[in-house]
Amino acid sequence: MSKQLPQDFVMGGATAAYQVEGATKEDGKGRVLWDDFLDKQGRFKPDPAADFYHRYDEDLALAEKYGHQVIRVSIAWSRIFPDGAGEVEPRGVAFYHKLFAACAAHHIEPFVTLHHFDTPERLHEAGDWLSQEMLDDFVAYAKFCFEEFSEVKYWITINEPTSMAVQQYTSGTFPPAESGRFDKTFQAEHNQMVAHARIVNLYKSMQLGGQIGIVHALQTVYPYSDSAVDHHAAELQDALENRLYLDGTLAGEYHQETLALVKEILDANHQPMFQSTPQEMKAIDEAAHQLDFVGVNNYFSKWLRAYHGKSETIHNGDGTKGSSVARLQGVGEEKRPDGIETTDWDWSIYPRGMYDILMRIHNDYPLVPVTYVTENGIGLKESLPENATPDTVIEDPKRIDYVKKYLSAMADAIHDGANVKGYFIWSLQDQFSWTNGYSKRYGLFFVDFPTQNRYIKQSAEWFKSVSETHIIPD
Ligand code: BGP
Repeated sequence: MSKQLPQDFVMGGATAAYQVEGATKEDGKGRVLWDDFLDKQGRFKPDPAADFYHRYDEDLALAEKYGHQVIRVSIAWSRIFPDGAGEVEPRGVAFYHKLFAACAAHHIEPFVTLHHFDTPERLHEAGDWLSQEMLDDFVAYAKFCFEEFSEVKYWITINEPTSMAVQQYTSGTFPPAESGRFDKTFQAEHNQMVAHARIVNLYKSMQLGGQIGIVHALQTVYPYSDSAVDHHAAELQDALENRLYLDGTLAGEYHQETLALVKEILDANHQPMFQSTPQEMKAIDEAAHQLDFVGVNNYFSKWLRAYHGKSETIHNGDGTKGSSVARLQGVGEEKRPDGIETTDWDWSIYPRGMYDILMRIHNDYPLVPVTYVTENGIGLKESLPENATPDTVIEDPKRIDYVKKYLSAMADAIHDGANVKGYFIWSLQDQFSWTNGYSKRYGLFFVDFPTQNRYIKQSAEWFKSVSETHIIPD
């Protein structure tokens, strides 16, 4: 049966500066943690990405034509402050004013993220989210943006603090690529929450009239079997990736049960508990009471079973199905039940996980006024037909099927009380993926990277009909 979305529900595409802009050496942009890291890996480069730095108007025109009301963009901190702090780069400031003006001209409301995985290089070397200097400079950069970009009405402090911390220090897939350091992971998680809280409190004190939120990666965790040990493994994984954040940013305190799970993981790894001060906890509490919205990024779910060995992570970096391994000492092992479909990168396709996470926020975190789905989508291997003309429409039935199922699960959550006000597909146009490069495409619009020509995908037409009619067809 087709499902109806609320009339004020908004839809659009998501992007992140480093993944779309390209032009990493242009107009005085400073270096970030990825520049050297990707160079040394030698697998793919951040340029030209989708060349959004030069083609934003073309992409916004497409977004408008295909029925979008909103877009997620991020500001590259290092375009504004090339060194992370100090000297301002006026060409970077001018670029974002032009981008926001183009959004307005195309009747698209930007939701603007301040940090989307792109820490300036100097601050990364100083310890990234583990350093107080990073926190202070981030707050100063946020304040500058609030004063400068008064045209922005929706701000997001940090994109996916959990992915950043876990991939930097637990699985080692993000620079500085350390593994098994749960102590650093939890400290970085806590520090990001402190930075987020300081910025929310600052923004509210400035009374600028806009809204501010945070975006979390929330992959729902289920036990692999009914056994008590598998249930416990799922709880531990959930504490590591979801619960500490949900508590800190949405309840304003870490619940005792959450802290006990965190401590259990750290004890099993002979690592110390993270440090926090009463002053930080006060800021965290204040921010949770003032937060305007939370963004949920949900792509897949996880199933956990008990595991007692050493940590081992094998990341599926090239789309070879079944090649990933995730086992964490003191947590558990990921193991999907039979029959759960996956993408080529081993991400499970499980719309029920979307419903469950939205309902969990609704039921367990009553302070949250509004929720947006700020990322959801499917990475596919897609190519341009040899005889393509500018009018060629790329067929992507798998994407339509995926989005339809997830939107439908989201509509069920809305029906059951979750206050979800919008949906952003990852991604607006094809862009580069942090750990999978250019072969994993998510866009509604196909980007032929060598020529930078755009082509429409069928999913863009389908998306338009949903965003205009508010009806999710069968
Ligand atoms: C989210 C990030 C995005 C994007 C997306 C897809 O975690 O916020 O930046 O990359 O995931 O992930 P991937 O590129 O690894 O497939």
